[in-house]
Amino acid sequence: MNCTRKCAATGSSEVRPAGGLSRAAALRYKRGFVAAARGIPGVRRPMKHAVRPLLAAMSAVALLAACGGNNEEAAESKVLNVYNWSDYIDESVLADFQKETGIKVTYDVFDSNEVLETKLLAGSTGYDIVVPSANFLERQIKAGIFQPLDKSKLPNLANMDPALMAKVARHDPDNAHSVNYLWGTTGIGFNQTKIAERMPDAPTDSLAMFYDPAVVSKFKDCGVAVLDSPTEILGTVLIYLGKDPNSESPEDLAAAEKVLMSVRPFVKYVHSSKFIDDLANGEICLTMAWSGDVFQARDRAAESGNGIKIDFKIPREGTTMFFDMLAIPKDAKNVDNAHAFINYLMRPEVAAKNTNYVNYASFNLPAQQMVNPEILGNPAIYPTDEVKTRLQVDLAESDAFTQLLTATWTRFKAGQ
Ligand code: SPD
Repeated sequence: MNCTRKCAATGSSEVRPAGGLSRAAALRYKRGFVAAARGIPGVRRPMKHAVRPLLAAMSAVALLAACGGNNEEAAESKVLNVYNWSDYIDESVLADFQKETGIKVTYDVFDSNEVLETKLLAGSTGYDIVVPSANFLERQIKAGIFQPLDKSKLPNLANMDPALMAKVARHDPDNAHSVNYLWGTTGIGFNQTKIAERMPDAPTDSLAMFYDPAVVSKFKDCGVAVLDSPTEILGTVLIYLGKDPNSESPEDLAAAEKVLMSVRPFVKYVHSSKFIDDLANGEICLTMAWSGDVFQARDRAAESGNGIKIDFKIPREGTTMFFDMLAIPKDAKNVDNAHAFINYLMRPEVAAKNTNYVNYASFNLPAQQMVNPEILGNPAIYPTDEVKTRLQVDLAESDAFTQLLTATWTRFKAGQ
């Protein structure tokens, strides 16, 4: 939950290790990190926040030097501070953008809407672009956190699927404050061999994998992890119970908590990014997690040649889907640069590059011609009409319900 990893794109040859590494680079870095730190496999060493001002100062000095050394205003106008989800970008996109525009991107990462929201509500984040999920964005818009987009600076909006734009307009009327970055689902990620060894007829496409104690208990010894994302996990429990995933009834919440507590003894940890490498390395065998991240684990395992086979299933009972939205905080300092970057991300070749790297779908229609056929043809990434009937949108929660859910979640995490 408290992911503080940072990836600062400080120059085309100096992208620091973080969630956005190319897979080959990620593997190289991972080997180095594990050997050096003997820490949790694949959880990369966070860059301390204290380092950030220093980096910013170094960046400014470098830019001043490039500009002849005396034009501070010009140097300051060529920066952009982005706060995005970890494991959610092809780093070459940042380098290419900087090369083309001269705008230096400082790129920090998080793995929880709650962490992002806490920062946004405190204000003065220093970020020019942030990426909340649509249900969180909806209430953040109401709280006055974002500025309206200047659509005259976003001509590439024409590439975005109008049907999906209409869907997210439910959260952001007229799509006035946000543009979709990528979207995905929450489902079941698993190590095919370890699950089959323990339960040959395991219901891998069912929420029973997690929420039936008789099933999930069989996998305790090989490691079960679950997202630290109360809203989404609650949604899946409510679907398992045959209830509305957006219910705010205290009775439904109590029923869901009962299920969560019944499976808690079999859960190794609750975390929203560590599971990617753990699944790839065989440290865990089952996770309730985000689609693209599980496919990244599959790809990392395949590229390391460790023989681990990972799969992801959208539960047959249904699940929640999420839309992660690019938005500009009201107090952003580099608003033109933010628009330039958002527009750049909507170029078909850029959107396709990101999708091909992170295994999440985009709204970008022309990009689909450049998306790898196995990704485009994977119904767990680009859902077919049949799969879509099983996906439910997370709606914004009321403050009162958020308080109740937070209490439930605290008890779940603590296991008591
Ligand atoms: N590694 C990138 C994961 C992005 C997940 N977004 C989360 C959406 C939560 N509603």
